[in-house]
Amino acid sequence: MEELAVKKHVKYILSAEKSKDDFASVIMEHLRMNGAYWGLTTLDLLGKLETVDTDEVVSWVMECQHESGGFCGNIGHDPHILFTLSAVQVLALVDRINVLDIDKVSEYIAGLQNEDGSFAGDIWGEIDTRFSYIAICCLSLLHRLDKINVEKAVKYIVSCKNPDGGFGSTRGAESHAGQIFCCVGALAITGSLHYIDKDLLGWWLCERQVKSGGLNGRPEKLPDVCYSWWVLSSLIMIDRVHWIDKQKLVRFILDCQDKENGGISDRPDDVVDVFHTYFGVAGLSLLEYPGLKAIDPAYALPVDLINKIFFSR
Ligand code: BD6
Ligand code: ZN
Repeated sequence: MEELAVKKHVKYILSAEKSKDDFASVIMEHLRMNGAYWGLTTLDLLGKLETVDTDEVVSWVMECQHESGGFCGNIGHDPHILFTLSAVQVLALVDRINVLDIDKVSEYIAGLQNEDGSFAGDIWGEIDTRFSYIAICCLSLLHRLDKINVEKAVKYIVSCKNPDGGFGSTRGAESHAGQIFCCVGALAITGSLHYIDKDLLGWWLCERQVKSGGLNGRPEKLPDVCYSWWVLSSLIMIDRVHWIDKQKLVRFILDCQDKENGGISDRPDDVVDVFHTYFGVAGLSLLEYPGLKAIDPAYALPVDLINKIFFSR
C-alpha cells in the first residue's frame, strides 16, 4: 500500500506558509489565522513543529487581535469568533497562551452569547452551532467556561438535533457532518453526550462512507478528505468508529497525496491545499496511522498538548 509521504508534506506546509500567492492567496488571505492553525497542527502531528519560528508566529497572532478582545483572520481585518479559536489554538501549539489577556478574550466570547443560549459569530449577529462549539472549546482551553451559561448553551445545541439523529447550523436546519462535529464536540467537552442517540447518529455517520472508502458530508455528495475528520471525530466521540471500514478510508486519504510535491487534496488527482493536507493527516491520526501523534477528536489539538493544558497546571 501507498505510504504517507511525511517529508514531502512537511516541505509543502513550510513552503506554503512562505509563498504569498498560495497559502496567503486571495481566497485564503482572509482566513490566514485558520491557515496558521492548520499548518502548525499538521507539523506537530508529523513531529516537526520545532521547525517554526515561535516568536514570529506569536507577534503576528497578537497583531491580529482587535481592541474588542477578539481576533481577526489577518492583520487589519474584522474580528470573528472563528479566528479567535484559531488564535488560541495557535498560541497553545507554540506554548505561549501566557501572552494572552485571558479575561479580555473570554469576555469577548461571553459577550456573543444570546438569551436563548446560542452564539453569534461577531457583532453582525449571525447564529450558527459552529459558534457554540467555538465558544465552548475556546473557553474550555482557557479554563473560563464559567464565563458563559453552559446549561443554556447545551440546551440550544440539543434543540438543533434532527429526527435523523444529526445536527444542523440552526434549529430545523439540515444535518451536515461539519455541524455534527461542532455539536458533538461541544456536548463532549461539556459532558453532555447523553443527549445524543448514539446508534441513530452513528448510523447516519457511517452511511457517509462511499465505495471508494472516502466519506462525504451529506447524502448524495462526493467523498472529500476533509470529511474524514468531521465524520470520524464524531464517530469516535460517540464510540461508533468500528462501524466504518477504517482500512478503506486510510487508502482513500493516501490516494489523495501529491507524491511528488507534497500536500493532500480533497479527492484523488485534485489540486492540494493546506486545509485538506491538515484534515487528511488529522484523519490518519484518528485512524492510528503509524508514526503520527494522536489528535484529540473534540479539541482538534494533539493529545499531548490537551493533557498538558488540563492535567499539568
Ligand atoms: C468556516 C470558517 C470560516 C467561514 C465559514 C466556515 N465554514 C466552516 C468553517 C470551518 C473552517 C475550519 O475547518 N476551520 O478549521 N473551514 C474553513 O475554513 C474552510 C476553508 C476552505 C475554503 C475553501 C476551500 C477549502 C477550504 N471553509 C471556509 C469552508 O467552507 C470549507 C470549504 C470546503 C472544504 N471542502 C469542501 N468545501 N468547508 C468546511 O469547512 O466544511 C466543514 C464544516 C461546515 C460547517 C460547519 C463546520 C465544518
Ligand atoms: Zn473538503
